[in-house]
Order: sequence, then C-alpha cells, then structure tokens
Amino acid sequence: AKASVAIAALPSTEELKNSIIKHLHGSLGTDVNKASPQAWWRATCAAVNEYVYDGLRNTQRTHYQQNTRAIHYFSLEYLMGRLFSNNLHNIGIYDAAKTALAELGLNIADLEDQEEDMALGNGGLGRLAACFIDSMATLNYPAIGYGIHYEHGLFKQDFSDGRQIERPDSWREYGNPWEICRPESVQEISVYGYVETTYDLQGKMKKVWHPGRIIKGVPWDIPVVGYQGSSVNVLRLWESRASDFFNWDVFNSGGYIDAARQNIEAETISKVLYPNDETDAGKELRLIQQYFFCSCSLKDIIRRYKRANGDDWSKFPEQVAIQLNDTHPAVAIPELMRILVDRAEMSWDDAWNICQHVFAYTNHTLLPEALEKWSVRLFEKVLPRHLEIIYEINRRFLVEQVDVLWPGDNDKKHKLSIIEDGHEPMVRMGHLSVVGSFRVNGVAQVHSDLVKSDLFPEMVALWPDKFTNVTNGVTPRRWLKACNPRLAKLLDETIGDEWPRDLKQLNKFAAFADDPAIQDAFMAIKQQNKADLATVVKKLTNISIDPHAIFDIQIKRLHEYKRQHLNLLHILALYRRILQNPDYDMVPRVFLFGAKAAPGYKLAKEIIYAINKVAEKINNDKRVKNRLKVVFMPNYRVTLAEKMIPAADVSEQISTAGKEASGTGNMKLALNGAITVGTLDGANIEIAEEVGADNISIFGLTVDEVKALQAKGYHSWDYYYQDAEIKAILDWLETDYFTPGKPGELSAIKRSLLEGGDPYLVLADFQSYVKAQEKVDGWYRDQAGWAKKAILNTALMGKFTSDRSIEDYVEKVWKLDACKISQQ
Ligand code: 26W
Repeated sequence: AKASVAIAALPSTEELKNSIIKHLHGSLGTDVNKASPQAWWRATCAAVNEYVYDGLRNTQRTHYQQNTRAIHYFSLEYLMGRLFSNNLHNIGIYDAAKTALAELGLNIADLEDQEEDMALGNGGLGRLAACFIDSMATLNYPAIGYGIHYEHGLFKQDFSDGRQIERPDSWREYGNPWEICRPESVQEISVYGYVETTYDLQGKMKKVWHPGRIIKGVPWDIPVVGYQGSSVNVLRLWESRASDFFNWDVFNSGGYIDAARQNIEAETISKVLYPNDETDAGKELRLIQQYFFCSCSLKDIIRRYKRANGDDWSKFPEQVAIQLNDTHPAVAIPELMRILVDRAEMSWDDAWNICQHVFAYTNHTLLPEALEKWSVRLFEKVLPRHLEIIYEINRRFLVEQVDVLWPGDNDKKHKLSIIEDGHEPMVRMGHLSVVGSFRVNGVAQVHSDLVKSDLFPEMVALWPDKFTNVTNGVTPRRWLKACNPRLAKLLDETIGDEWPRDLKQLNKFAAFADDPAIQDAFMAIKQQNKADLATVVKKLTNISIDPHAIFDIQIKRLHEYKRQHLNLLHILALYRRILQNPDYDMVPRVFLFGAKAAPGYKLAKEIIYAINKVAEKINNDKRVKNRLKVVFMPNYRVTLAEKMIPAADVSEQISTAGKEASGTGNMKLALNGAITVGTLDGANIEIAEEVGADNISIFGLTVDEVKALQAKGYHSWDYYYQDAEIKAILDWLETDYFTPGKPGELSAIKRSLLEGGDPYLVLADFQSYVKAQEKVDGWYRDQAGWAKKAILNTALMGKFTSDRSIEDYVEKVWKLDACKISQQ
C-alpha cells in the first residue's frame, strides 16, 4: 500500500461492475432488467462509497491518533455542484467506472445527469469554499468544513416571457447518496429568552441565560475526497430539528398543536438558503441560521478537543483554528466567549486570549450594502447574552486599544466602535470580526490593499500585522481535468500528468504556444467543446448558434457592479452598426450569459429582461446575417458552468474597478484558454501580470481613476449628450423596438444610468470597452495568433490553483502541518 494515500486499494473494472450490480440488488432492491437510470446512478454511488468510506476511516483514525491541529472552515455557503464525476476523478477510477458502466450497457454521462446540483451557496464565496475543501483534502491538511444542511439550496431559475421566475430547489427530495447522518453527534443550542444576573456565595457575579427555545442540530457528513485519494475529509452540515427535550414539556402540558408548531419553527432554521448575494437583508431567521450552525460547530469542536485533551483548555489554540468565511459566521466569536466565560468559568482575559488565537477572518467584499449589521434590538431579542458579551468586548476594545492609541479622540471611538450609534443602534459584524481575529485577509492583492486603506484604516494603525492577502484560486481537478477532458488529455500528452496537483507545471505548455501542431490540436479541442455547448444551448433555449463564431461568455451573479448591462450596451452598439452598415465587418460572435438575480433585486431582474428581449430581436433579425447571437442560459449553476467554461473564447470580467473583490470565474475561464476582456479589478490584475499584456484585453478606469472621477463629480449625462452612440442606444431602449407595442418596458437601465447617476460608471467605461472588444475581434482574425494567446492563457494560469491559496493560508494564517494518512 502506498503511504499517504487514504484509500487502500482501487478496484478493477471487473470489481466495479460486480460492486455496482451487488448494490443494485442489495442497496437499491432492484434488478438489471428494470433498473432506472436513477437506480443505476445510486448503485454506482454506493459502489464508489465503499472506497470513499475506506479513505474516510483511515483519515479520521490517523487524525485522532496523531491528535493533529486542524482548521475548521466556517461558511454559510458551500456551492458543491455535483459530486459523482468529481469523486470518481479524485479517487482515480473515472475511466474504470466509465468502462464498467459501458460494459453494463450504460453511458456514464447519462448517469451523471441523474444528480441534482448541491447548490448550498449563492456564488463566488460559496464556490470558493467548495474549491478550498477540495484543496485541503488534496494537500492532506486536517480540515473540516462546517455549514448548514439547507433543505432548499439556491432557487432554480426559469424565464417566462424573458422574466426571471424562481422555483424551489429540492436537491435531496429523494435522498442524497453522498451524505451520512450522524445522530450520535447531535447538538442542542439555545435562542431567545433573557439573562439573569446572580451572585454566588463569594459574591461573584454570574450571568445566567434562560433561553426561550432549544433547538437540536443534526449533523450530516459529506466526505470530501482529495485528489488521488490523499485524505478524505468531511464537510459537516447541520440540520435543525425541534429538541425532544423541549417538546416533552409542551406535550405533557397538553399542547400537542403547540408542540407541532414549535417543531415547524425549529425546522425552519435550516429550510432555505438566503438568495441574497452582496446585500444584507438583516432578517431574524438569517441571524438564527448563523448562530445555529456556529454554536453547533463550536460544541462539536469542543467535544472533540475534550476527548483528546480533557478539561485543560491551554492547548485549545494550538489545536484549533477557525476560518470565518466573511462575517456571516462572526457570531462564533461571542459564542466561544460565552462558552468559556459562562460555562467553563474562565476569566474574561483568558477566554479572550483564546479567542484571539483561534479566529481568522476573510473579507470578500467592500460593497457597503454587503457589510453585515444587526440591529441591537434584534440581537437582544435573539441572543441577549451574546449582546452583553459584544458590549463588553467593545468596551474593553475602546478603552484598552483605541483610547490608548488616540487618547480622548471620540471621533475615532465612533468610527471604530463595534456598536454603531444612531437612531437604530447596530452591531457591526466586520468590526467584531477584525477585533476578534488574529488575522484578516482580502481575496486578491488590490482588494486586500483596499480593505486596509478604505475599510479598516484605523484597525491597521492598531494592528498592522493583522492584515494580509490571500489571492483566491480554483481547483484544477474540477475546473480543468473533469470539465475539459479533451484539453486535460492534450496536457497529459504534452507536459505529463502531474499538473492537476502541481498546476505550475502548466508553464511547460508555454513552450508549445508557437507549435503549429499543438495550436491545431488546441483549437480543435475548443471547436469540439463549442460544438458540444451549441448542442446544450439548442436543447435549453432552442437557439441555434454557430460553433465557428467567437463564444463570448459572461457568467456570474447578476449585479450592477458586475455590469452585465455594459455588455448589453456593447451588443446594442454592434447591432446598431450592422443596421446602419449592412456590410459591417466583424467576426461573428455569440454572446452567452448565465446569471441569477436575487429575487428582490429589481434592477437586476430588469437587466435580465432587457437582455432576453434584445436577444429575441437580434436572433430573429435576418439583416444581422448571423454576425450576432445573444443567449441567456437559464438556471446558471455549477453544472452549467462546467459545460460553458471549456467552450469560451472570450471571458467577460468587466466590473467597475475596486468593486469585484477577486472573482474566480475569471480564473476558470482563462485556465481553459479563454481570452479575458477585463478591467483592472480584483484578480484580473494578477491574471494580467501572469499571462502578459499581449494575451488579455484590458480596458477602463483604474481604481485610482474611479476614485478621482467620483471625487471630482461624475456626470453620466455628459456622456449621453456628448457621445452620439451612447445616446442612440439608450434612447433605443426606451422605444418599443424590442418590446413591440410596449414602449418604456426596458427603460429601467437608462433611468439608472442617467437619473440614477450611473453609480458603477458604465458610461464612463463604455468606449474603452468597445475598443477592447474591437481588439479581440482583430486578434481572432489571425487564428494562429489567437491559438498562441489561448495556449498561453492556459499555460500561465498556474498561480490560480486553490492549492496555492491553501498553502498561502497555511503559511500566513493557519500554521498547520500536513498529515500523511496511514492505512489500517
Ligand atoms: C449578507 C449578504 C451577503 C451574502 C453574500 C453579502 C455578501 C456575500 C458574499 C460576500 C458575496 C460573494 O460571493 N462575494 C464574492 O466572493 C468571491 C470569493 O472570494 C470573490 O471572488 C468575489 O469577487 C466576491 O464578489
């Protein structure tokens, strides 16, 4: 047996076949003659799980025996997508399974399509968490992901006459083969109620929280298989249930109906993922969700710690690191304080010392509407004891830190206070996270710089060494090897097969950028991937697209700062040029969008509607002569991304500079050989550094120019009056040209860009964007030149593996050792 590989022995094709049949009979209770594709898929999952569980047992035993320090990743979101092909690839039995299934008369792709996406996240932050747990397992770091076992993930999206409709996502309606319920590790947590101040016999004050409700947390474990079977870690997701203990009383007092109602309320906590991305709604249920999973997870960590170390807390910070994925789980800080001070009866100073050596916080956004604040009123109602603790954390912070550096400076105290003063006092979760953590990081260099200069400058003055950068990354296993098998094979053949676990190896591919044979092979692969996507597009939208056109792709959540409407204005400019000049010379282009809008985000939904209406018109206009096609793919999600990314020629990364913290789709697309049209924002800056100026089309205002323009006063109307093309396009949107008989239906965009002041500087960047697109058009006309650029994009993206991000966290934040897994 190989050392450091958790999974002992891999099956042959024959063994897999037998195992699948065995499970078809023994686990599914059906027969080869009548099994549905769903049953075959489940039987195959069960067969795969024999190896997954083997690795899981070996990993857990090794970690326990070695009493390893571990990282605990706290995240409200995990955007896992499908696990079937990912697990097969990571175990290293994808080809064997494919053959085994073929010999049973089955197509592995049909089986893959039986799986619902596990969409327990909104976008970048949730997908980042999924890439990170893949990398932590691959690199053999003792790690556990903690989150919520939502019954409903992110809503499914349909279009009805071009407008977004949301439908519930019931991803585990019929069960999920990857999760294991662990009733032996149930936790109970409290909410509501009041705090009583008591005194013991020595006269020492003691706070007693009398909760109003007790809720049970049931853990579900999802094994996370590292590449080539390294470690098998777990993602532990908590499901809320009514507490048996609590219900007993209610039942006994004759309140049967009341008890049923309380059951429903308890179960509501893990019912549904909040679909907001970058807007804080401040809803009570959301705060309870946050507290519920943080409290369950902390108790789980402490139980494990005590099993190994007894009642001696001194080693706790050596053994436990907790990473807060944005401020969403920041309530874990006062919760750990409460456990230590109220339950373990530790002194405040000792408890605070532990906290400050355990927590680290990652900031993912600077947008003011995304910075979480909870009203003191709500906090007091839901978590009265935690509010007191936050007050005390704040009091000491202001007295012992702020007033020492800036004696008597009330202005500084107002700015830095965890409690924001005002008509409705608020708890600032970002402030709490910085104060309670030993390290704070942003997710790309420019973003980390802005976190320091614009968001928390005074905190930096207090603790200069607390702040650092860890640039995001993506797992090359899912985002190249599994989703783009043709390119993966070409890479294996030209540079060897080490790149999936050592992405810097891709550098070697750069030597082939001028090689005509490799250029042809690379372009042929792109062509086949585009043909595959064209088939998917036809099936989903009934729109026919030409695989020889440039595939220009913008996939991400719909948000004004991401500027899908800038893309739309460019499409309208091209369309108008074609109508004005029937011979307008451009390389045919297909613009593909994928985006969900938060259900309450009105303007985002109007932008979707406008793109769909413009698409309808353009796609059916004979005069266009197929130079333009516009497709809005419904229900964008991880599984659709896996089909779109390998087929992209152009990657749209066009956020207003300073607004996109990092971006990760930008990395996935460039890795698969797409040329980026992008602003100098987030990780685009670092991508440009890596691939070089010749291989990316950069445009638009820089962060500093954006700041300068806004300081001097930005007047979008000037662009409207001074640029005839802009004026014509915006006026066009107001007519009934795209919505026959209904003028004004698409005017929301124009209104926001003019009366609304164009907060994201769409008009300021418009002409620069058009030029960047013309540059791309020119590049594409030289196919060998394009091939070279595309190859260099793939070759020079090695930095952006999430393995590198994790190694950065380990070095700068977690100080963890990898743990070689031994087999029994
Ligand atoms: C409170 C509501 C809410 C919900 C989600 C606020 C903010 C969020 C997230 C921070 C949104 C998000 O996913 N941010 C993205 O995080 C990615 C991973 O770091 C970055 O690559 C993206 O630039 C950032 O927008």
